[in-house]
Amino acid sequence: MLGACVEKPSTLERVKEDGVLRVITRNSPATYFQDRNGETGFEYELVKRFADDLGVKLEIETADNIDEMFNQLGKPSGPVLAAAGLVSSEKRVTQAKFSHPYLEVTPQVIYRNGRSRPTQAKGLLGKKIMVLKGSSHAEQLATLKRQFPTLEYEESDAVEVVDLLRMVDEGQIDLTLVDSNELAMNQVYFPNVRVAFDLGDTRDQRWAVAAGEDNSLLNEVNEFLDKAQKNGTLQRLKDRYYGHVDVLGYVGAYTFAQHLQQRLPKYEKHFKVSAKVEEVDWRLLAAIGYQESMWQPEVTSKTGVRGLMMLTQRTAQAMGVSNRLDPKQSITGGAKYFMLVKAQLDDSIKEPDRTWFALAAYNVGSGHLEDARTLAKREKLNPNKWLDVKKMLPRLSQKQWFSKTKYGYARGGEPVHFVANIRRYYDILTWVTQPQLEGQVAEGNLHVPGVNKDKPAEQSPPM
Ligand code: BLG
Repeated sequence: MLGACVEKPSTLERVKEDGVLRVITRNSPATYFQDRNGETGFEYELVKRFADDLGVKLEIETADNIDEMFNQLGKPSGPVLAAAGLVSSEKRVTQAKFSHPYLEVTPQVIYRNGRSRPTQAKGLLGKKIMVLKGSSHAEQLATLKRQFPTLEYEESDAVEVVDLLRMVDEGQIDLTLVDSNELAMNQVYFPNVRVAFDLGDTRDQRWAVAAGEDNSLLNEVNEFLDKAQKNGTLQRLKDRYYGHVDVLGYVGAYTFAQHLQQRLPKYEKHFKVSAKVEEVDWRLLAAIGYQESMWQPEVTSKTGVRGLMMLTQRTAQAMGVSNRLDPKQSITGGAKYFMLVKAQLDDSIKEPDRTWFALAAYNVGSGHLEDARTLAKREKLNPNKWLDVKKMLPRLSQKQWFSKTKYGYARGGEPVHFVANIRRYYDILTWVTQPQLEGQVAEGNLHVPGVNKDKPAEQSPPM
């Protein structure tokens, strides 16, 4: 019989049928951007896992501002999900349905160190303030303006969070408002940026589907987010993207920012030249250099190891370095040594672990690293996985363990910190130097990611 009514497929069924999850986000370091391995970012990584769970491909679209994002989301042929550090608000619930929360953030007023610091809402009066157009922070200021009619602020759709922070850092505006996670991530780029005070309560970031959609996709999203909470995925992502301040501390974070501006430009060229010769990412060499000496060519450790890349006398000699305090020689020798110990590693150790093993060997020596791998085998752990071997390294300083190894005692805790710190610096340096900007900018001119929206990134080979 004709006219039998075929039920319209649900949003989830449509996504599965198409084999594609279309997600809209913003291009910014806290959401989605290009790095050395291609697409990345907190939101990207989370939403990619969701697409993988659904067994579909992920297609990312970016909107220039938040209003546009909600507009796109509402279109019949538009993306089905927004993942962009959004918080629900009275206005927004008319445009979209929000998921369970995945990240707690606090809106913070940001000022420049050395300038007068407001400590409460009233302190915003008479200041030059800029926020993102359509942002929840703009909504907060609109609400405040009812209480303080003389409050003035500008909403801009031509900027991203990083631009706002830079404008505060450089003194072009007095204040801005950003979420705590965005500051935590960006503090390492802006030495003068500080929190004035928290404006209002902690809020939850959520994903969103269009208000007109059925709940099928949203339910699936909620299940996924709950699972990611339980199995530690969310915590790992938070640590990776927003953990800089936890690891470096606030002082460490803005000290790094300062050194990035003041010290790295002096040595960037040497890192790049050596990187080319040795065929390694220059930012990894720079990260080693920061861990070793905070980019200071004349340091000497308690153990007599010296220079920007901290070469022992023996290593220096073997690498043909005649003056360890000469930064150029130190970097050349360090890079060469790093690649040498890497090449000597067992073929069964694959990337990216191979890089972490090579760093450990650089610091503690290949012999001791081999001992730690042997200990791992004895414990039925995987000697080719950094996660496993790093558990064994500290044992090299305990007699019950090192007495049964070939090379004996070593300060095995040191390479574990060494590798962890370098990975953190390497990540930061990667975000600071977008691959698509390389070669197009003047030497020493570092860029903060997320601001170059149009050009697709060149994919640098995975390490
Ligand atoms: C490394 C050497 C390795 C050597 C190990 O020591 O120095 N690396 C370099 O010279 C680049 O060659 O391995 S071995 O030749 O197989 O024995 C072990 O001796 C340097 C390390 C030592 C460390 N920094 C590079 O990471 C250091 O200075 N530690 C002391 C710090 S402090 O004085 O306690 O603050």
